[in-house]
Amino acid sequence: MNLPGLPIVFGAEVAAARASGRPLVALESTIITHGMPWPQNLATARRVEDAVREAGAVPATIAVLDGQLHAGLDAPALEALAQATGVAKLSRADLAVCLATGGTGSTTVAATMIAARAAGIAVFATGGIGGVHKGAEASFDISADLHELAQTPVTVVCAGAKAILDLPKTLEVLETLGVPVFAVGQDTLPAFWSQDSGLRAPLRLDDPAAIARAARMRAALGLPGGQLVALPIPAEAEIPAATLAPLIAAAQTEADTQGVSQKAVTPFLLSRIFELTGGRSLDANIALVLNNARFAARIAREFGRTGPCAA
Ligand code: PSU
Ligand code: MN
Repeated sequence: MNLPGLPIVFGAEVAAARASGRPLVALESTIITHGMPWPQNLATARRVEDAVREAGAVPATIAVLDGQLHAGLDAPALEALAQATGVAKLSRADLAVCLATGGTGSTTVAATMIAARAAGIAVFATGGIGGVHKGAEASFDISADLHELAQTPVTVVCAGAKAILDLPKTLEVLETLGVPVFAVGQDTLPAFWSQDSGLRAPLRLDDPAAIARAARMRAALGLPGGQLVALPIPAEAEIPAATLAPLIAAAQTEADTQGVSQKAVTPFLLSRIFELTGGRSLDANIALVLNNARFAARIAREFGRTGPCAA
């Protein structure tokens, strides 16, 4: 994909990988600015990049800095972003505006998919995608991540949708939008901090090569959109769903009482659950994102073997 008029600033490592055809994995930055507290956010971002490298691919962390779209951040830029406060959380609606006005922002799953596609990167690793919030029948809060998966050809590796969400409704919307959802290594959908949501996954594919082939077949059929790959959190790091359920309910009640809305909902819930679990949710989040990064690198290597996916 080559978008005229869209300059992308490639980090040195990413530029070298592009020149030599090495596999790339895109990484998002909202998890850094809005998903985890300082300083664990920076340490995790670095570890996730290293996990991609150790698995034989090159990480491309995506962000908008002073109006420029970056793919691959150098060490000072990553640290500055991790420490910054008041950074915009960019999704499909505001990515172009931030670029046009010289702003700085982190990219959500939706915005990172858009940037990955523009940079010719077929695979992207995150923690958990956004989805349909509990109470969405009243609030209408449904993440733009779901619609992005329906229209942008990037394979997204996650640990399921975040368990703060209404997971059955999230699956229903993904089905309506025609997004293939694969569980890896089990038949049920993972639930972010917990291995098992109790919901049957629509599809199961354990083999990174098959996941890459499925993306290529989608493109060959002329179907727009990506794929969602859901890996269970490693067993030793999981928090049982029964432990989390009352804490999630309490955090949701607080959000409703305080009138938290729009982009603030997910960061609010994540930080309250961090507090309510005494920090345990963060440890789990770190473990799952590392696991996802390693698997995304394996998929990227499969794409690399047979050429990039038509995007
Ligand atoms: N994964 C995590 N932590 C996060 C996110 C993903 O482990 O904070 C971010 C992603 O950027 C995702 C966003 O797109 O949360 C969802 O926000 P919303 O529900 O407002 O669409
Ligand atoms: Mn939302």
